[in-house]
Amino acid sequence: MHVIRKPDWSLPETEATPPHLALDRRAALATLGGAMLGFGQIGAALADTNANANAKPGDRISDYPPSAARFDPERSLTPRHNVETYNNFYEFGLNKDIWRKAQKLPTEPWTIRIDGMVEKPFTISFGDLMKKVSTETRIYRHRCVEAWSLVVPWEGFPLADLVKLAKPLSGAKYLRFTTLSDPKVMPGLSIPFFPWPYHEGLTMAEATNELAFVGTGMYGAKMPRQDGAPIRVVLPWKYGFKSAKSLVRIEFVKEQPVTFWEKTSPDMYGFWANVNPKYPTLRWSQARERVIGTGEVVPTQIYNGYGKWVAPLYAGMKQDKKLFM
Ligand SMILES: Nc1nc2c(c(=O)[nH]1)N[C@H]1C(S)=C(S)[C@@H](COP(=O)(O)O)O[C@H]1N2
Ligand SMILES: [Mo]
Repeated sequence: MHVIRKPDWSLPETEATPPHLALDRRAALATLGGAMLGFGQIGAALADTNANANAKPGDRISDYPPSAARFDPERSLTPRHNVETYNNFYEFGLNKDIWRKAQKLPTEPWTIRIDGMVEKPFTISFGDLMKKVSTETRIYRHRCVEAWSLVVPWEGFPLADLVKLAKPLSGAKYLRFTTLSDPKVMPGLSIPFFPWPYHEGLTMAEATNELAFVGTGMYGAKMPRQDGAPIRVVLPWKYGFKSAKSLVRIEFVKEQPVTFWEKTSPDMYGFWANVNPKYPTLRWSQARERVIGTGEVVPTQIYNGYGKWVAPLYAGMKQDKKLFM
């Protein structure tokens, strides 16, 4: 039997985790009409309050070298179990509980295409790329626009190192990221209104900021499929949707790319998507966030607490809502 649960947007805001689609009527109706994915339990981990009770090795900041936390995440790590079972990866469905479905993601062989405005476009295997970079651990907060957050010890390398390998031409002003799109294993690709494949973008200055990171693992292990194996972007000062998973292509372009979410819901999501508690996303507030694992609700900080590193990127820009949506 196919059960459609009560859609999230019928709950009062205080009880709900607003999903990215909650307020896009067109999208919501199309989904309910099609109902092929069902509407799983959006916000399933709402009451996951005891998850810290049995912390395991790798679950504490002290399990990592001090260099891993040099960007000052302040909070405790989210238990690995939560990070691996509470995911957004719309290619596999609209609910949070897609980690099982995502196990079908084929990660070998895996290649990444680097093209657009670069000296010489090339395709590189994930394995060869890993030989050209040195990896490190970074403990970062992750803030989803749905008002929940995680603290994750990522493994990977600076995005600036990848930009250097790509040898962009001087006319290149932006990066455009594309996720794998494989209808054989990704049921979400049949949702008609989404402009697949998932694609995102950054300015060159953002991509070469020292916080911008390429994730290839977490908790000392390789990246789980549901978290964007084998390679994804990690941008801790922006809402989570900017951090595209399972990358197959990075293009260097002259014009600001129009992103997946801008196409889907231009009144809700923009290109910049810098975290700011002051600007709500249509109906719902961004002032606070629910910490996955403890269930605690804490105030959200501008740039997710990383203003010291990234505020200068936006110093010359108008500090209005556009910069934070
Ligand atoms: N390809 C792809 N990348 C994606 C998404 C997605 O649906 N597809 N969701 C984004 C959103 S909304 C968030 S919050 C993070 C979630 O990453 P996590 O599941 O590893 O915590 O991935 C981002 N990257
Ligand atoms: Mo998100």
